[in-house]
Amino acid sequence: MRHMPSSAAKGKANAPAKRPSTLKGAAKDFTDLELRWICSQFQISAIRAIESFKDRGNINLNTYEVELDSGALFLLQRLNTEVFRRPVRVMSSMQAWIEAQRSYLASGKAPDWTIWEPITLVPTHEQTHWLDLSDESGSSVWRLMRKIENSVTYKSLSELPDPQQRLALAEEVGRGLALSADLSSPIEATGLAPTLPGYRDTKGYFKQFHSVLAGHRTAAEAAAFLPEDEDVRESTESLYVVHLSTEEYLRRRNDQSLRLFIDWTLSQERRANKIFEAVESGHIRRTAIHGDTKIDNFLFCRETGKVRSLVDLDTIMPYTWLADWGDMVRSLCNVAGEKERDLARVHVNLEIYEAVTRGFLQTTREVTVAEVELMDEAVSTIALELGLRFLTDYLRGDAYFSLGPDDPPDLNRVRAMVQLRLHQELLQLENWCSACIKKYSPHHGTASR
Ligand code: GN1
Ligand code: MG
Repeated sequence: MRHMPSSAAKGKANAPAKRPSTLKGAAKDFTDLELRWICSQFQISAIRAIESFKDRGNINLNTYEVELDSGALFLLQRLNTEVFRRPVRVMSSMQAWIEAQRSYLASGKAPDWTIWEPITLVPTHEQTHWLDLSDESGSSVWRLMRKIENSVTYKSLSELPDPQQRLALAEEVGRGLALSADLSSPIEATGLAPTLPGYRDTKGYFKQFHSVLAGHRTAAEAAAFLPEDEDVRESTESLYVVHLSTEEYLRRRNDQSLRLFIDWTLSQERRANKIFEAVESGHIRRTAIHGDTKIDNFLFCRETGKVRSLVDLDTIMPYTWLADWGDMVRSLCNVAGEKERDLARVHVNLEIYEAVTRGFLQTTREVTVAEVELMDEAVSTIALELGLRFLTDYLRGDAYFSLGPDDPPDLNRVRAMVQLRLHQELLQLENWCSACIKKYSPHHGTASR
C-alpha cells in the first residue's frame, strides 16, 4: 500500500555526510536524517520522502518506504539480528535465490505466460547487496529493495467475498509456488548455510517435545536430547527446557483437554519423520526452500490477479520444496484460521485443496515422481509439525512463539489444537487427497499448461 509522505518527512533534508553514531543496538525508531544517511550508502539518488511502512513483517520491525523524486518506490529494511543471528547468511541465501530465479527466467525455460518478477536488491556504492554496519558494539544490517509495482497482497482467502474468486486465488497461489520452486531449483542447495539452524527439523522438534515433557529445566538435564551439531545446539538450546514455574508447568502439563493431543502427537512420531528421512536418504532432492509460504508473502498483479512474486526471503535453506508445499496447503485449506477456539469449525476445505493442487501441478516442470508421491504426506506432516511446535512451546512457556500484550495466555495451546485437529482430518481424508494429487500429476498424463 502506498503511503503519502508525512509533513515531517516531506522536507528535502540532505543526508548527513558523516555516519551517525546511533545506528546499532536494539530495535528503535530511526530519524529521517539517520535513514537518509543509510540510503545514501546505496546506489539511489534524489529521495523525496522516507516513511515507516505499515505492512512490515512480524520479525523485521524497521521497514521503511523510500520514494524518489522520480516516483520510484523502494523498501529499506533493517534485519532483526536478534532472530537472524547470522544476517550475512540470510543475505547470501537471498542473493543466491534471486540470481537463480533471474537466470532461469533469462534462459527462456519458464512458461511464456509468466509475469514473475524476483525481488531486486539495490547495491551499495561498495557493490555489496547489503549494508553491514556491525562492529563489536552491535550489529546493524540493512537492505534496500525495489518495490514491485502495481501489485497486491492478501492476508487470507477470506478477504475475497466471492467463493469463485477465492478458488481462483488459491489456484494462483499454487501456480506461484510451482514457479518459484522451479525457478530456484538450479541452486546448489547443499552450498546454502542454514539461516535459522534447527528450522524444519522434524526430529529436533520431537526431541524438544520429549525433553519438555520430561520437565527438564537446564541444558545439563536436557543433555541427552540436545543436537550434536554445535551450530544447531547454540541456536536451539533454550527450546529444550521449561521456562515456567513448577506450578504453572504442572498445570499446563496436566491439562485434561490436552491429554489426547499429547498422546496423538506422540503416536505420530515415526510417520512424521518420513519426509525428513526421504531427504536424508536421497530418495528426494534437497532443494533450496523459501521457508514461509503463507499467502501474505505472494504478490499478485493488481489488474489481472496473476501471481508475480514471492517475497520475504529470510528463511531460504536447504530442504525439500515439499515443506513449502505442505505449509502453503495446510494454511490455505483451513479457512477457520490458526487461532480458532471452536475446533468443530476447523476443516480441510476440499475445493481449496483441489484448486491449489491444480494450480501447482499444472505449472511445475521440475518435480520428480518420488516427490509428487509424497505431496499429500507433506501437507499432513507440516500440520503435525506446526501443531507439535505450538504444543511444545505452550508446555515450555511460550519461549519461541512469544505472546504479544494483547494475546490470550493460552494462545499457543489453541494454535496447537487447531493444527493437530487439522492433521487428524488430513489423515482421515488421506485417500481423497492422494487421488486429487494423482488427478493433476504431470506424471499421470493430465493436461499441462
Ligand atoms: C511463524 O512469524 P511468521 O508468521 O512469519 C513461523 C512459521 C509458522 C508460522 C505459523 C521462522 O511465521 O514456521 O508456520 O509462524 N516462522 C518461523 O503462524 O518459525
Ligand atoms: Mg516470515
